[in-house]
Amino acid sequence: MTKPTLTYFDIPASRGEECRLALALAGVDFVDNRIKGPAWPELKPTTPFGSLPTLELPGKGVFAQSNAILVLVGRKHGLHPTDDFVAARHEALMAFAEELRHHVSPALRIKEEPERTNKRTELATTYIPTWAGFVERQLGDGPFVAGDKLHVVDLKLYIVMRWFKSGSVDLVPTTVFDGFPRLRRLFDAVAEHPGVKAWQARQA
Ligand SMILES: N[C@@H](CCC(=O)N[C@@H](CS)C(=O)NCC(=O)O)C(=O)O
Repeated sequence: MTKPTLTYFDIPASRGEECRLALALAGVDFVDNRIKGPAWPELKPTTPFGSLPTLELPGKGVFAQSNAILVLVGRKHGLHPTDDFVAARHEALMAFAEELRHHVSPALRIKEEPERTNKRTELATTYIPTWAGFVERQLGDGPFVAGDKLHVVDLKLYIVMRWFKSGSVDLVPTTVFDGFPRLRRLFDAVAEHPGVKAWQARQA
């Protein structure tokens, strides 16, 4: 193996997509290993934590956890702060994005009514706006977390927001972040970043 291999499901979203984006923006020539559903049960017990994404580095082996992958890629390629304290602030925001996913994903598996509608309504009106408010208060003049330079934290926040802004979560309106101008500005700036646009054009 001569290239890094990023393994994730064959979807352009969530934890795997933010890692693909980071590698692409870093200019890393990587193997984009996309797992189709039926192959997963066999692969799962062979991964470090029974989940994807994983990143395999030539001569180093396989490791997992999206934030660890993002931080490593960011550190090696100038997409994560070199100052320890600033880096920790970025990592805290990345951990908070994971908290949102860990809260929302199980809620979206609820099938019974009225629990399904009630839970999604609570996410849309309370949980997600509260989450967004905490992040908004930590953003400065932007457009990115660290000002005018994009880092892996911005990719993470962008992909998490896109989950809802794309309209893919029934009963959570695409406008759920509209009351948060700094988050909106960050989202738009990442979407307009030439590296992000180039990656998305390659996927189309
Ligand atoms: N904290 C982990 C969570 C990983 C995770 O839950 N990945 C999901 C996909 S986004 C997964 O592998 N689901 C399949 C399964 O758990 O069997 C990370 O950030 O990488």
